[in-house]
Amino acid sequence: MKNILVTGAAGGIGTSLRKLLKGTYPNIRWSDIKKPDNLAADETFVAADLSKMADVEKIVAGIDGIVHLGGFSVEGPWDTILNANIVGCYNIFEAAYRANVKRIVFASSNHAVGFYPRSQKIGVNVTVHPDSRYGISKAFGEAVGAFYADKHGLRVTCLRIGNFGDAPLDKRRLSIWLKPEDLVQLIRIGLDHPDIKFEILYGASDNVDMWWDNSNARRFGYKPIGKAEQFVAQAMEAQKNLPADPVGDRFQGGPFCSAGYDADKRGG
Ligand code: 15L
Repeated sequence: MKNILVTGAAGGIGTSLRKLLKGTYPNIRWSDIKKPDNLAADETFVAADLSKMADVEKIVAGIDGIVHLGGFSVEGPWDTILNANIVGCYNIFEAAYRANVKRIVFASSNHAVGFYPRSQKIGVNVTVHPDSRYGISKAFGEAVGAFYADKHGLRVTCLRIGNFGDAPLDKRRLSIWLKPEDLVQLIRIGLDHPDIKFEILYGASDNVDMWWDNSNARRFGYKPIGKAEQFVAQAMEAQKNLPADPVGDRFQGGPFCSAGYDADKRGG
């Protein structure tokens, strides 16, 4: 892989990756709807609105592999999710196919399967259970990825990212934390591993209380270095400042599940 496109350059993960991916691939083209404030002189940036196919065609031209982080990264109104995450994601895959891009790493999310109970350890072969419109868009992205892999031979890796950051932020995040360096490993598996066709991998570090079986990632050589248990005291301290969330606490997706939840009242 020589020419890489990363969408979502101005977001939280994109900003961190701009440092961590330095020197890994010969040419990295960064993209977002607006230019990141702190763009360095040696970084190549091309703006694009992913809901516009003409913009997407421009950013994928001449690219070998894409890391698709772009879109709306939390729950939002339907119109926002539809344009940024559903139309935008389809455009990326379709434009990539037309431009003969070989590989795509898609930033999916734990919220594609957020309604699994915390008591159940899940692997990658489970039915999706999205917990939000945002989660639906991530399940859609995984389906689009499978389609372009099966029908058109793109090599696609969907990373069901837990919570990316320097440390787990609260009790729930102790189970789903992803250390930035571990995300880099997963991205590099998706871009470089010869055996990737279509894979779903969990974007999580080596956390003791994980709700996910990540043996599929380890099969490709993933050796996470982050261990959430080193941060238990600070995460539990931060947890004290959060409002009680009896519904969210039952499910892996936490507050994404409890927001607007009325299944119990309606007999679900
Ligand atoms: C996500 O998918 C979001 O992008 C991020 O902002 C967090 O909310 C994360 O999930 C999480 O579940 O903690």
